[in-house]
Amino acid sequence: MTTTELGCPTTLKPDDNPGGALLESQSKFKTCKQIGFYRRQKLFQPDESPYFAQLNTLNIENGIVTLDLNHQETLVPLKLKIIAVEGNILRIKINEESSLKPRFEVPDVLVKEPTTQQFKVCNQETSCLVLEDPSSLCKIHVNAKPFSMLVTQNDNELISINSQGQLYFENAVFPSKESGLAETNPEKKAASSEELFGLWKETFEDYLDLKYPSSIGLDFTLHGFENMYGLPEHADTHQLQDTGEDEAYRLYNLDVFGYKIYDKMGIYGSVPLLLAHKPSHTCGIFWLNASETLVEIRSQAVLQPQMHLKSPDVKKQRAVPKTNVRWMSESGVVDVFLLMGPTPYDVFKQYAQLTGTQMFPPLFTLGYHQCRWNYEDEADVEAVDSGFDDHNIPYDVIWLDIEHTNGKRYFTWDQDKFSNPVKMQENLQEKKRKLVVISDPHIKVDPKYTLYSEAKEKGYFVKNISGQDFEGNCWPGVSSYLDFTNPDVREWYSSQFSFEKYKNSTNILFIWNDMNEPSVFGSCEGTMPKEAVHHQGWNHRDLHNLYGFYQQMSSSDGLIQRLGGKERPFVLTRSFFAGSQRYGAAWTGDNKAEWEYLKISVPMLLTLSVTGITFCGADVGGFVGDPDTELLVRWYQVGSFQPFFRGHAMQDTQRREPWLFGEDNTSIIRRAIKERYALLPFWYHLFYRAHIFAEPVMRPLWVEFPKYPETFGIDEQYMLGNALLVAPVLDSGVTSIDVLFPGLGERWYDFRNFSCVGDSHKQKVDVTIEEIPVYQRGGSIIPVYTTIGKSTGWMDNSPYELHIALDRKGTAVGEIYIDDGHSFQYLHERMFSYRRFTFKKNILCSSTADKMGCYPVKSTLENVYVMGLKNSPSEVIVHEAGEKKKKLAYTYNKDLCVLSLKNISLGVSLDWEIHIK
Ligand code: MIG
Repeated sequence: MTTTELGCPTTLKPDDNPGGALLESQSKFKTCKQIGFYRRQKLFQPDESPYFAQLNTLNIENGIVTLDLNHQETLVPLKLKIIAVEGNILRIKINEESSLKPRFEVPDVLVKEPTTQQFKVCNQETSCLVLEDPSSLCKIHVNAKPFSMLVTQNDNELISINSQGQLYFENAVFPSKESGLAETNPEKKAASSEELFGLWKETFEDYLDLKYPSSIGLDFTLHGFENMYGLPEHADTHQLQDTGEDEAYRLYNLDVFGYKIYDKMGIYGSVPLLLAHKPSHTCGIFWLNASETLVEIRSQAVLQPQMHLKSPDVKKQRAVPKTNVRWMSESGVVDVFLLMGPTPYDVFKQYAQLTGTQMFPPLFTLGYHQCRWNYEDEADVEAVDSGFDDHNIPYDVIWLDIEHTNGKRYFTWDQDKFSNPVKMQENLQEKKRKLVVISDPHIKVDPKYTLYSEAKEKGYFVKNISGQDFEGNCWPGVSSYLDFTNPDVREWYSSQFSFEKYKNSTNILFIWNDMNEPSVFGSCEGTMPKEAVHHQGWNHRDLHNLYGFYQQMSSSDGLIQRLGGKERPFVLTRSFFAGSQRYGAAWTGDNKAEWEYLKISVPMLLTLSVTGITFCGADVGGFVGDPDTELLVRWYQVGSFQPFFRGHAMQDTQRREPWLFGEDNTSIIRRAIKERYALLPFWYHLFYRAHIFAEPVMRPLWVEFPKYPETFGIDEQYMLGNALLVAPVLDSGVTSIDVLFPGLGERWYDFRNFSCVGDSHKQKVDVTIEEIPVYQRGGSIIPVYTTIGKSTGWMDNSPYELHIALDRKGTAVGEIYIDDGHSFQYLHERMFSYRRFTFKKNILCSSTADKMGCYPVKSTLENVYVMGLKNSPSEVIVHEAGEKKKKLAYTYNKDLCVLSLKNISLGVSLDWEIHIK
């Protein structure tokens, strides 16, 4: 280890950052082959599963089917549970019948205990059992010997389980057959096998890990599926690849500074959800396990004889794809949910039914965020803040990184640099802007620091094996780590955000949780040792991937509580797990200021988006290093069309506020940010739908065009909602890009000049540095602000306009969602207005999308643009409820086929119709 890892350097260059020195080799992090349980499971390659199901032990209680699974040689029996969950979900649990050492079952991730449906046992022979879920037409065929299961829907084979025989369960009594270590006494084992298998003891570099054998695994075969997605977080393509025989996607939350791209190593967060897609079906596998997990994906084409052909002609056999997915976890139990779809949106809903939807964020968080490590002092904050005004660039939030604190003691302020934080916040508040400050999970060991001494006294830190508070190195120097897995610790931590406790914080201050993998300098893989001990005696190994999830949960609760449950919180987290969407936003950590990192931000965010974490973003400009001007400009343009939009830069990089690159570039960046603000009504409505209906905001093309294989592997384009097609420019110096206009018979319009670019096809599109191509899909209506203020706070009453893009049938539909933008009144008092606009037969109709909403909207609808209207109207008439019919002035551009209505001043939340004659 280097000295920088142990110390707490105040100035770091990219090259001497803790992870930085190892950037190229990545040797600080394990490869699969350096992971004991992976080696052990890979050695286990049975011809058939050693497990058999004892069908005579079948029991059904409260709809839960249980069966004993026995192993041919070892004595430890397993209990299989099969549960039909409401909404076309199957849950399969496998655990030891009784165990020497209890196994961790992931708490708090599921929003509730899922509602069980009754199975019908429709066939019980001695060798096979068939269970039917009458509500979904799913059948589970349980094969006794060797044990395997097949899930069918409408009698189509969908998923096989353990058909490769890789069900694997280690325990302290009979670790595993293949290891030849069926030995109760750890002392007796040969040192060499110990090294090889790492059952009780494992080393990596100089680090030693002592443990019990506890690894588990199971295989799944997806019949007819070859397109796999999900499993964040990896800096890799959106579509998952065949991992080959000796690689796997790793899910293990780690602080990987300047991570390598196109790599399957684990980085900051993990969501163990895999989506499988084919044109006729989408389904998902959610593996609820928070320990280190490896997922192997092998695709295979199986030749299937065509039964109807008379002579078996090999050439005419049809190649049917299938994919084998092998999940391997270091500890815990098998608890897996099969999300049966059948559409991508069904899978999103099924997953959300289990883990919750995206928290509905306050409106300001969808504006632009300005961050840097660090804005040095109050004068710096003020200068940057007014820089935005001087250059007429809107922004909503300025961020303070770790240097704002007194010696990296979170919840405090550096008294010299931030001597009057309240005044600073008041100034920001006057500008209707917000502040986000960082709060990390490591707490400086310093008896004079109240947060530390209180937590120490209450026993709120994670412990080491000897039962003392675990101490590791991080920014403050020697630190202990709050045990967020303990509900008392979470409650106590939440209470630290109260205005009394958090000195000099005000209601415009929001939170950023960083380093919560957790990051521990100079420790194995830069994280907490797996032997560390948490609440109720669980080892860190069992719940590692949950640590950041819990910190964000607790921070988010704290922000809610400090204002008595009235205001929506905002917490950005670096580390996450399944369900983290309920607590705020996540970002992709320490990327680099290089074109390749801009490019990979798209697939990384798409993968997060389809696994529930829809409020996500990448550091605009790239965190590590200095972007050249073109890259910075392009990054703003792309970032403005991604959900979480924040510029950020590492310490000691050159300043890069948007106005530092000459007026030409300032004006391009200004334009990108302003476009973002103009589109906020559209973004806000997408987030509302994400919150209510579990639809991702940023969508891969395959989700919107699931029947078109040409969309399945697209990393360079995406949709926002179902309406906007974004085709970002991701390379330097290009004058054109290839754009796929997906689907069949779709119509697409240029987002900015409203011209029709035609139907679905591929096309080379010219680009300039001024903007990235964006298209509106025929059939959609999007709401846009007509005026843009200094921040969202200045835009409360900004009028709206509608951009109506007609499809080939001359119809379109869209929505707008409006509320106060910050409180929970939309939820508790129904203070919202949710409206639908439909265009059909030349009539634009405004109606309610949810009758329950009762928010009095003040702003008006001023302008309407109809794209793709074939003929010039003879007149345009508006019908308002209880008003006389009125003629509206209009203009019609016959080259573009665009009708424009201006200054029509209609109530945006009222019922009316506009007839185009
Ligand atoms: O190891 O707080 O990813 O956004 O600026 C560096 C300082 C610690 C890592 C975060 C980055 C943040 C930085 N942090």
